[in-house]
Amino acid sequence: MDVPDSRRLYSRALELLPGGVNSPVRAMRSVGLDPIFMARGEGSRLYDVDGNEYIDYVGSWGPLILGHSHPAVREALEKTLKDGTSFGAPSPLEVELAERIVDAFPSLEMVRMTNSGTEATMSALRVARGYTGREKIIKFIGCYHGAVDSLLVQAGSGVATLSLPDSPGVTAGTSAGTILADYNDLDSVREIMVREGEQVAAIIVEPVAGNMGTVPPAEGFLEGLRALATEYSSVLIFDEVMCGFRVAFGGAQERYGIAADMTCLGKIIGGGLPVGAFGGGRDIMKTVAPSGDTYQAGTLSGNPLAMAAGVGTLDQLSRPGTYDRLEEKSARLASRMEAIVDASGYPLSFNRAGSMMTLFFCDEPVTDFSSAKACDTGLYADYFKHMLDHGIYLAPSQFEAAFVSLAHSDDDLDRTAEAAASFLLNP
Ligand code: KE4
Repeated sequence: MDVPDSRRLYSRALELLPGGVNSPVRAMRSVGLDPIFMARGEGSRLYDVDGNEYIDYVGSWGPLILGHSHPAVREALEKTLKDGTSFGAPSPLEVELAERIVDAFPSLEMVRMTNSGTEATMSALRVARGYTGREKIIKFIGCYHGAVDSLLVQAGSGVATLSLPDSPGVTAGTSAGTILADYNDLDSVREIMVREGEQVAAIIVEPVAGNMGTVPPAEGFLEGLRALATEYSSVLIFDEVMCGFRVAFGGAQERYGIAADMTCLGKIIGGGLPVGAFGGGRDIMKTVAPSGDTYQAGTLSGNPLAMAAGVGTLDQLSRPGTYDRLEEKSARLASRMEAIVDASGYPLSFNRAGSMMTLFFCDEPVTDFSSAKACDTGLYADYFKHMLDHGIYLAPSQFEAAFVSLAHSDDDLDRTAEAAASFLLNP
């Protein structure tokens, strides 16, 4: 029998790339499979190198809210590509994308483009430390802010998926300044702030957590963080790399009505190309080089192609009724999933924030990382394989979100619920 191309590619990749991948969570290790190599995407569909078709809920881990290869994004790229790929000099599209981002987030007066979410959060922390003259930061157990040394401390996403306690190579000195709190537990933050708030440069949080699975903020949690950061003059950083332009056009800040001091963005603002950004008020952002002394740089930051894909994406998202349509699609799937959870013999709970959602294999509500960790990841792996066999491509980890896009049809969503029911209602 022919060896599938995906298998052949994987064996070559294993010789060249650590774990055969360029990002750990794609390796599918926690669900006991070899990674699947994809050939193309179109709308809600992914097609692997062996011609298998999937309804895709990974969406490149969040960026593809319009679906794969959206005509408006393709057109923007084709038009820009004609004039070149990179100039190493300012170009008009950087201003275009910055304007759209600042218009969408009232708390932002200025932004700096980066090439990834990791760069955005890493830089935002440096700016917050430089601005306050303080060194300590508070992060939440289970939140993931990219592969940033000082934030790879009890992080979510791939770190949790591979159940790495923390990462080797992160020095004690680096992580010493990182204080851990529990997500949705304001008391755990208040205790820290009462004790050492005067030394806390920043509180960084996923305002809607997506990296322990989807965990929305509890009532009053974000308001409480806002009040504590103000009281101690610490910088409140919302890491909206995943939830920005996802849970609302203005992200979690619009959805929950809380203004952060700094915001990190990524994923959707690049429309599938490498883009991150961090921003805040003028008072903070004018400290960033070259207007200020806090250094931050990137050869390809603001790259015309990436900017074009971002502008093309945000222009589609800004059209009236877009988020109503996305909510209708998300609610269609979620209501079916919630009914299945109620009827299933499996230990299940289900969380959703707009078009990001997660089915947890545990019967307690998941409100933080300790409750997420109680999930049966073996059962999740069985469910993942069942869904894959039915042509549904979910995140290969219990500690990730599933994303509904504007390209998912009612038939896609109904087929997904039917496939889920055929596993969850037949224990
Ligand atoms: P990147 O450096 O991967 O572009 O962004 C890091 C990041 C920062 N903040 C949040 C809230 C994030 O979710 C991420 C990245 N998300 C993961 C998925 N959970 C990326 C997938 C991967 O690591 O391959």
